[in-house]
Amino acid sequence: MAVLAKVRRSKASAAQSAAARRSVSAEFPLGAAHNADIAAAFEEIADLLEIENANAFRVRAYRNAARVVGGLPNEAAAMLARGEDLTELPGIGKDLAGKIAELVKTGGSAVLADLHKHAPQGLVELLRLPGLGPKKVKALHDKLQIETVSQLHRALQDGRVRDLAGFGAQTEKRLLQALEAKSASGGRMKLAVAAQYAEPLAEYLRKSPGVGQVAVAGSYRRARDTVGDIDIVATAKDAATVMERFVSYPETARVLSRGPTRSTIVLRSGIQVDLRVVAPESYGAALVYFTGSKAHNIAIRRIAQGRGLKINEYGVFSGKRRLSGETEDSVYQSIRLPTIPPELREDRGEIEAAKAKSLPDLIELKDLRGDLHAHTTATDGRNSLQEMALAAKARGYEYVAITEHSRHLTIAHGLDPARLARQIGQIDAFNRQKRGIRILKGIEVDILDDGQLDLPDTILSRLDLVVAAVHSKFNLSRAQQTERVLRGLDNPYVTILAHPSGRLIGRREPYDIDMPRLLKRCQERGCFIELNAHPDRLDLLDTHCRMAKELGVLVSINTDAHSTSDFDNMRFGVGQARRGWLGRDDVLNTRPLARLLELLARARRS
Ligand code: DGT
Ligand code: CA
Ligand code: CA
Repeated sequence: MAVLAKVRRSKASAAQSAAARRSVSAEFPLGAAHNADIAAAFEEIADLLEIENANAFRVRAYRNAARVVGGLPNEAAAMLARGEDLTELPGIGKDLAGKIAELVKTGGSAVLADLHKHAPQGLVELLRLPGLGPKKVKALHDKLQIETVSQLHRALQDGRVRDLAGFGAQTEKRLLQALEAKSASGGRMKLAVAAQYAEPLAEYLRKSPGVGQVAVAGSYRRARDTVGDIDIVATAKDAATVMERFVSYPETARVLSRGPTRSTIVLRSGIQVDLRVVAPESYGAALVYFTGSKAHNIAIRRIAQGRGLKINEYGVFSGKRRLSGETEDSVYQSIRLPTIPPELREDRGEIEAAKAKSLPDLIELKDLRGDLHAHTTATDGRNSLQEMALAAKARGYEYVAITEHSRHLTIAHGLDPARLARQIGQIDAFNRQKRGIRILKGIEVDILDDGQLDLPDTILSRLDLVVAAVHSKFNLSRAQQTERVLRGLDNPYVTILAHPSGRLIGRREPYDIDMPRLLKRCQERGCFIELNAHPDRLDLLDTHCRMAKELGVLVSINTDAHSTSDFDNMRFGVGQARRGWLGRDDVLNTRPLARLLELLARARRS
């Protein structure tokens, strides 16, 4: 199986082959290649031949053979065992029939092994990326001399790929995401990356015949900023049908385990997914159990035990009698608690709050009335002022603040006073048109190394809000970094402190800073703190959100949008805010425009 193990689209992990074998007719010779394995081998041969500029007829012959074998009603191996002549199959001549026999007998193919020897190994890896077929891999190789995944990554980041014929910005984005998921596969992936994989898979499972509910549980449902693996809970009368559909998800690379009610697969991106199928009467109990967290589960189990009850993924039981399990509400009710929102289930005080009937009423996406941090093409954004404003309006917002970078950030083409003054004029002109959305005039001004702001008060005083941010010197000592930002906050025009820890998930640790002290100063100063909703940032951390709430410092959940589609990231910010116990009133940009303007003005004055 040495060669087959490497084959693209091969679903031939040992575990799966073993599982599949059990379900195939007894005449299928043990250890032989399945039709899917043979088809995958032929596809890869065709891909590699195409990259090598081989004869197009030969390439087509392999592709055709892949399709024919992949679509056979019987296993080719079984046909051979019965002595049937495979050359009777459409498009299968003597040569291809021999290759099928070779794959069946040895599990490998000399032609493929030979191609692997010649083609750079990196190309084979590139072919396995979703969205990259032989034509694209060949273009990358011929035009940009790309032979490895890391070379591709660099070219994507430099923007060299999108200009190739047949690629474009969409492909660039998709590939970057795939590479991110791939590099995350060793550790944890960002919440937004998990969303990209979990949601289509859940949608796919919802189409299973006989399936009832399908929900993504685990840390994903708790909206953790990073997710280890994806957990899905489903109900069905007949679990086998759903399981079958799950393991044959087209994105599956390997099946790690397969059982009647529980299976684990690895997607081509390297992401692991667990599926648990339960009976409808256990749905709520299973959802509670697999949403976790483990610490929360342990805490509620202890409560159940205290009441002489047993709680597990099937229900809440008194002896053998099931008290509940069909819904999450019923499960919590059985242990005399109100239902605790998933984002709070970390055993960080939510059990006590639930007992005391003082759970917070958490903010929801629909509570937001605007976004207070966005960029346009004037600096490093990708959409115009008008496009950004209308996109915000389309999301139901009353207002959106345009907050470009300031001049110190030269790579982002930051604004100097003259350019900012010009933008102020443009915004005033837009607002005079009464287009049903108000653009607020702002800036994302750099807090310089010494704590000074990057622009003079004369221009800052003309704005509705000033978002202050650190974009340099991340390595100062804790004392120096804290002092620097505190000095920045001393400027009377600063209204919001942006992405306060500076972290980039998976890439840059938070800088060393005394966050409680910053929050305290925001409180004294009457200014606000940002929860940056960008999936790479999710900064303010959830624990600091809670601290802000305790201090009465309003949090502004902002997407930091650099394009119209970035406004969609708001939901990740809301997830994190909920993890930080924030309700609607704890968030600045839930206020109606008139109230917001008052609050912004007051923050500046004080
Ligand atoms: P992750 O995947 O590392 O981001 O975090 P989770 O929370 O999704 O953890 P995971 O996937 O290992 O398990 C999903 C849920 O299943 C977990 O949140 C709680 C439940 N669970 C897993 N193992 C245990 C356990 O040993 N005891 C209890 N009570 N619950 C468990
Ligand atoms: Ca998980
Ligand atoms: Ca799991």
